Amino acid sequence: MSHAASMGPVTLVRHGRIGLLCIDHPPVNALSVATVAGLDAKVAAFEADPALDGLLIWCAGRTFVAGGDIAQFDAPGFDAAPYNRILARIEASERLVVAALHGTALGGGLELALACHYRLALPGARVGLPEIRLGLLPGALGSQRLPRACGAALALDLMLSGRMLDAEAALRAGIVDALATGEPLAAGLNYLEDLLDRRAPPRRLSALPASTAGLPADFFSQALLRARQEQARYPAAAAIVRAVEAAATRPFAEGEALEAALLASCVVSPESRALRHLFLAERQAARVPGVPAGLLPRVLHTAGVVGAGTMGRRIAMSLADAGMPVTLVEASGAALAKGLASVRARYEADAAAGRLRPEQVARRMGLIAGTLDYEALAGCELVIEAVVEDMALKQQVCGRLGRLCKPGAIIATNTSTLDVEVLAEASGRPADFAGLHFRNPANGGRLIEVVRGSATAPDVLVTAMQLARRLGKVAVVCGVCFGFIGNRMAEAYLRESEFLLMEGVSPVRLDAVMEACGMAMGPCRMLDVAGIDVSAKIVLEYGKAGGLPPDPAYRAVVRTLFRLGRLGCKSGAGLYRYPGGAAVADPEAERICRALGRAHGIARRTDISDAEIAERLLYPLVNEAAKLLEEGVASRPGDIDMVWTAGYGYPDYLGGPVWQADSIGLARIVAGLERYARLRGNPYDYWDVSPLLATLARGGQRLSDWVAPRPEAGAAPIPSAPGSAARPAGQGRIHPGPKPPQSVH
Ligand code: 3H9
Repeated sequence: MSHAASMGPVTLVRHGRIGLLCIDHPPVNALSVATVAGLDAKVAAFEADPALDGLLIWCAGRTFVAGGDIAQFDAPGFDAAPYNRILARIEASERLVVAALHGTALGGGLELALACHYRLALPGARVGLPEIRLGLLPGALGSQRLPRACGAALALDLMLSGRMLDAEAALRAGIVDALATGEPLAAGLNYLEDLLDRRAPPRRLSALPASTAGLPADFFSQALLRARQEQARYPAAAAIVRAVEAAATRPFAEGEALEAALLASCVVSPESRALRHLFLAERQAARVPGVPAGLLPRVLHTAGVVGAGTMGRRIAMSLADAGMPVTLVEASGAALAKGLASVRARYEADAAAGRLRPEQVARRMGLIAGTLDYEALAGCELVIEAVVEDMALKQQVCGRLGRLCKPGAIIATNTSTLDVEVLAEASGRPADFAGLHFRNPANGGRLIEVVRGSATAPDVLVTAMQLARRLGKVAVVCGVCFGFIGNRMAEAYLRESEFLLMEGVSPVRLDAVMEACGMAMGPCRMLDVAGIDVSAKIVLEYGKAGGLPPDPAYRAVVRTLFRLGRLGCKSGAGLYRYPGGAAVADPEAERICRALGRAHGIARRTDISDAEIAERLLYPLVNEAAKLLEEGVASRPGDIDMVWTAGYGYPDYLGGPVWQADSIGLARIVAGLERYARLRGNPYDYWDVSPLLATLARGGQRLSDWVAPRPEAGAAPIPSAPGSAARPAGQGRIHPGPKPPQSVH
């Protein structure tokens, strides 16, 4: 190699007759302003060097360019045009330009490769245009060049789904031209030398037609209709269809102009802003405050699960799905047999639906070893208890695990609401202890709340985060309080849902309003699906721990339905009836709710608007989120949005409850909370406004921008999460303390 043209994220060196342009911008070579400027300068240097016969574009590190820099789409006046002009110069070059792809060539990265004359892919390379996941369409001519490489139908499918193709599939599709083994630099160099020797001509995608062979005449109009109906909340979908149609039916320059116009509107759309926020929040959640970067996780090869009930067996499946051997312990042979049979039935159903191959079913079943012998857990590096939500039983199980597990093993509880500090104490090994709250269904859901006790060791947290990644889930670390982030907020949401039911709103209407707000499932269906008994037991258990408000009407609906044996879907009736499995309105459930309202002196109202329903459910959610931040249970506003979008069906295009609160305006939310306190009375402090929320609202600030105060100098490097012992009175409780009685309801 000879001279390096200059240092920076992009370098150009001459290697004989070939220019080697390298992008080196860790972690994923995203197209920052500096990278684009570097690319511009180095392409110009290549253009100005007559001694070079060809240019190889390759990347250092783990991947080819993974796309535009997501943080920079928010910069005022963001414009893809300068980048596109560079790509046009690359494509127009009379001398060959080749891209060597490894890792993930995504978005603006694949668009760079598509501007080159030929593309080589290395083993493991994957390509895609995932912009739709950020509410965008490809903005560097991907919508125009990809259909010309692989045909309009596949290009449209890739852009609408955001899915990636592996190197072999990309070769078959015509997106890459060759495969090779080895390192990108050496393999790319060989490939380009070979092309030069063979005098291969520059191949410019913009000059080729986009194949529509075999597509019906109304292909694009139908696709547009579907995008507008099925992906109505994602405007980028319709934009993608229009751009690909232009690629297939109009000259390149016209498609280029259309893509630019569509990108400009998508970039500023609220949906794209929300989705970009979530992308960054998800990565941010992986950084645990107070845990030093680079801290190594504990070794984790084998896991144990105690309890083969709904949660336990699904956690075992989730671990086995990721290839981890699991020991599943039950107390009785019958319960174990039932649990294992259910696991097998689920895997076989997946196989019947074509989601698993028979050998995968066999392998996963082979990884789950059921036993009645607790001693079998002694060799596991992680044991998760998933017995029923009963504090006394869980304390007993955690104590037993503490005595039995090998030194250094992590002991975890899957409790959804109980005090993790108490269970950590019961284990006798609080440093090895954490909560791992898998959101139901544990094997399908995306969320794990990692609950950090006051003594949880930092490497336990790192191991839990790494495990979540291995299981393909999003982990959010939170402190200890009733219900952690998700269920604590859900409690406020369900409390108001039940009051509305008792005031005469039907379950069908309540759900319809919340589903129109974008929730994947309304609160009544959610209760029925999760099991009325599950919710009722949580309330009863929390009552035993003294955490409930002294309000006899509090969650009276689930407590009563539970008593009546109306357990939701599982028993055929809850807030709905389920003849043949599908939910239908149930006049009996409405009658029960109305009777409860009368019994508790709650006035029946006929003037409740849809807006009131939405506000009474969503504003307390935001208020609770602010309290979680104040108390330090949640470290960042984005963590709360991740919990609710990944685990509670909150629509991602709204960015999560905190992000949406800022769109609504905090002052409006505070005024709403105060209004409902007057309307409903506030004897149990349900409507007390979080001081943080009130302060930010007064100052016209955003809750999403709130940053926790740094620990004071000299404080322990790993700040303790607020534990029950150290928690000031009222914090982390549904009810902060008794208040003199006032007019109720
Ligand atoms: C686009 O390209 C528009 C164009 O059409 C027009 C352009 C002009 N930007 O996920 P990971 C960071 S839109 C900035 O944990 P993995 C990420 O934040 C873009 N940063 O790793 C994290 O940082 P940190 C189209 C990015 O191995 C680190 O890289 N492209 C970007 O599990 C590691 O990320 C996409 O949508 C980015 N584009 O997965 C691809 N990408 O360590 C989005 C990553 O500080 N990215 N980072 O927390 C991905 O899908 C995954 O990150 C990837 C790696 C598969 C690349």
